[in-house]
Amino acid sequence: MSTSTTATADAGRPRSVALVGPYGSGKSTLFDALLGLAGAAPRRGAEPRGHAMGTELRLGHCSFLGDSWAILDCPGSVEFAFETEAALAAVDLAVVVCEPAEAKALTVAPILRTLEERSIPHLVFVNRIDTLAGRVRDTLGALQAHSRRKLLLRQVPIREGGNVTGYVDVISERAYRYRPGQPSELIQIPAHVQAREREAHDSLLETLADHDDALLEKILEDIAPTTAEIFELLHKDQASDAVVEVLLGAAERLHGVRRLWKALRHDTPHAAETAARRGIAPDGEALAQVFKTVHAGHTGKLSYARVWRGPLRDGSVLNGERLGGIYRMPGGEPARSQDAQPGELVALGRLEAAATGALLSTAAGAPDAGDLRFPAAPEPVYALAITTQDRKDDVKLSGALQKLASDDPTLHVAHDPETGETVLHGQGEMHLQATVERLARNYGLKVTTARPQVPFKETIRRGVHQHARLKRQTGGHGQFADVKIDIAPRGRGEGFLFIDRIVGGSVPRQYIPAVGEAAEEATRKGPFGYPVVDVAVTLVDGTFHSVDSSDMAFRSATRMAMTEGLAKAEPFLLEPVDHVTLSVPNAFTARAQRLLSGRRGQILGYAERADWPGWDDVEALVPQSELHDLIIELRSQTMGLGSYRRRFDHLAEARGRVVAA
Ligand SMILES: Nc1nc2c(ncn2[C@@H]2O[C@H](COP(=O)(O)OP(=O)(O)O)[C@@H](O)[C@H]2O)c(=O)[nH]1
Ligand SMILES: [Mg+2]
Repeated sequence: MSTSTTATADAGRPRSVALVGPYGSGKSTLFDALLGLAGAAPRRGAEPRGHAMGTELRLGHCSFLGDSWAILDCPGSVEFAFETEAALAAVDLAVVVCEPAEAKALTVAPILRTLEERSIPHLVFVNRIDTLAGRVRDTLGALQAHSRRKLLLRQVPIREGGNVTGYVDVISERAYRYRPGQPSELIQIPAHVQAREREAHDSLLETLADHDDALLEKILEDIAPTTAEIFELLHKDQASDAVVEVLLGAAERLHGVRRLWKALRHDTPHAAETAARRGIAPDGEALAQVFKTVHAGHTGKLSYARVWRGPLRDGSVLNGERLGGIYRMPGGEPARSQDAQPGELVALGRLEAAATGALLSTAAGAPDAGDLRFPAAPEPVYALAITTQDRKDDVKLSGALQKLASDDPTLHVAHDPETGETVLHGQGEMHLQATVERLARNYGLKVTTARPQVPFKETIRRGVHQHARLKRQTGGHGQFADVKIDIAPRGRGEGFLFIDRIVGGSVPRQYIPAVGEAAEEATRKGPFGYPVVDVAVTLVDGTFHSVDSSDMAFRSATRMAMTEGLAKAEPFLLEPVDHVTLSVPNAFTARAQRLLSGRRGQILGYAERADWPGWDDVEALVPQSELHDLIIELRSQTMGLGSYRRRFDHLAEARGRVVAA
């Protein structure tokens, strides 16, 4: 089947594209421009808060030259990178938006890596071409260093007086001049770009010939392929993720946007091809996957989903819940529809039980869902303790947090049994701030946030012998117990130990368990108020009274002995130390090491990150109290690229500023 018949058969069928790339490259501007040219400009002021900050995914529907499209504007901020990962699970193609600057190519590397790993067809739109300072081929070269797929330059810029005024299309070999607010105008190829254009044209043909013997033969025989032939080969290679075409433009001025639309129309795989790539059989019960969950005022909960098999009909039962609305977003506003076709991205109403990532089906059991694995959420790197401003809201808070965590897989909620705090774990300050705002907006909950407490511990430096006697006369019979204990330090990590050395019944057998329990209980809060670890308590002697002694009396006496004894045993603080692995592009390795040493880190070494060429892992032991805002400093020093993982390693004596604090 030739490409042109596929295109005809699929004409009008819905396709979807995600705009991805670094923060500030112009994705949102391009989103507006694409929708604008398709006559569906998002209404100004209609956007919920957060878009300006690049923290929210936007979905827009439009139709261009008779085809229907869903476009996703993905957040650029690293804290919301998972929204992009999730969006990529839903679309037919990704447009990587970047800047024409060699120095910024590194910031494009992570997304290229993700796209390659997941075999998602993509093209590159070098935006802000009006700001081009160096040469496009240098930007391309720098990007190529981070792309395993061959990048194919589709346009050569025409520069006049330092400004980019148009481009030559490398396939058709026609030149165009940008015109403000109008389609570009066809012009003669300027003499000064001819050589460069030929070079780009030949290089494009060579790359295509790598995957096509017929083209290779033609080139060897010096026969020029037709433009139609080149387009068809490019479509095939692009749709199978063998090559990545590179287009140029300036979204803000609408330059190159119409050209991009045409490339999308020509080269975006159709829904059936994407379904085949994900191993989804075309026939069967309706199937959709949620890639994003929002709560919007009057529509309530909306689950953004891709329809993989369909049609999906409003009112049908998905995973046991009745679907309460299917919405498209022309101009960014929800418009209700009766059904949705395979390949569509739609918002589904009132599926209260559906979590982000969920597979939704009309099938009774587990649906046949091919290879629709949802990407795994990144590990949390930032945490805040939260408390309700009104204690009465505590129960409501835990319910709300549970829902938020099911909407947002990058958010974790944990109750810390040691500090008693409820702690939000997430991707950064903005992410947790957005969560707190959601608590207020969607659940009417006012909360206060604070830096989480570090779970300090205590232990003792020397052994002591302690004697305590309880003697109380209260009316009838009194209370009497007398214990002599040794409290001794143990090795780090050895925990608590109780030893009974009573001989000759100076403390009767039946009271000894009470002494052991009371001694252990007393370690829950030491002289500094933290749990005491790694001590041995030995009951060496005691006395009792045949009437007045009891479990309770021995407990009290032991508690007294422990309180006095621990205070005399030179107690000191222990702080938790984590094993931290910092991952950075190797240009930042030295900086990462300095960052860790500056936080009392003990560098263990660094090595090339496994399967990440050009990246290093730096390992260190770092006190937990130094980790709270590590991610903030790390990102600010590494163009937002650095990240880290941590796990508890050991407890160490807390010195210096921690003790003083
Ligand atoms: N000079 C120039 N600036 C642009 C262009 N496209 C976007 N911008 C500006 O770049 C900034 C970031 O754009 P935005 O679309 O928010 O980037 P995003 O973070 O990728 O969504 C904004 O100030 C835009 O006005 C362009 O083609 N040329
Ligand atoms: Mg944006």
